[in-house]
Amino acid sequence: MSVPHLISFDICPYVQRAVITLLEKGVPFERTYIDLANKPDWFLALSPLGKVPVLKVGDEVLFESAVIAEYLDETTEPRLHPTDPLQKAKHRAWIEFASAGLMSLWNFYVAADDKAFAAARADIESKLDRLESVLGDGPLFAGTSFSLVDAAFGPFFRYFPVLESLGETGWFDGRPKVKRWADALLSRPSVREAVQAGYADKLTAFIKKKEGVLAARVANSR
Ligand SMILES: N[C@@H](CCC(=O)N[C@@H](CS)C(=O)NCC(=O)O)C(=O)O
Repeated sequence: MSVPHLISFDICPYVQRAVITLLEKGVPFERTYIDLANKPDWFLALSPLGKVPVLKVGDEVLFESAVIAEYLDETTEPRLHPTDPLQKAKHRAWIEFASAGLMSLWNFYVAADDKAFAAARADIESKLDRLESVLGDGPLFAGTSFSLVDAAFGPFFRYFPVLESLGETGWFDGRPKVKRWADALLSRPSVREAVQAGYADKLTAFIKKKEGVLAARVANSR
């Protein structure tokens, strides 16, 4: 049987969730990168929402990162989702929260005026506060065993070193549990290897192209 084939974009955080899950499980896979600014026809024919990730499994096409992660989890070891229905539902809910966090980050780095920029920063900070209030002893979401929630948050935390390099700092001040979780994820091989060398430069270039408040501040400080 052919190996799963992941259709990717180089800085997409949702794609990274699938890659992290595949790497944690040691599942061999093929990866094809596309340019979302210039989507190939074969991709548009394949992807019902025109979004990555898409995972091809034989002739079948899966889309939506949470669905892809659960499919991989149900078909390969080790299991990263809890088996208890309540715990599993809770993990799914926090994966949704990670997606909301990615939206907040997007709103921050594309914000076109100071008001939107400040509101997006406050929104991210309130989400970090919420995380601080639910985390346990760590270092991971559910203690010491890696879960799909960790796979969803690895790409979320990857934004912060880049934002810090652009002068936006202080995200983890007073949030030691979130900091410990972010550090644990960002040093984990599956999370590190989910992007290629040059990721930070590519994200920085993407942010600059958006020409928002953050891009202008970076330009003015140089
Ligand atoms: N809910 C989707 C979100 C995926 C998503 O938004 N992917 C972005 C790239 S990170 C995309 O393909 N956007 C389409 C576009 O930019 O045209 C998932 O979890 O897979």
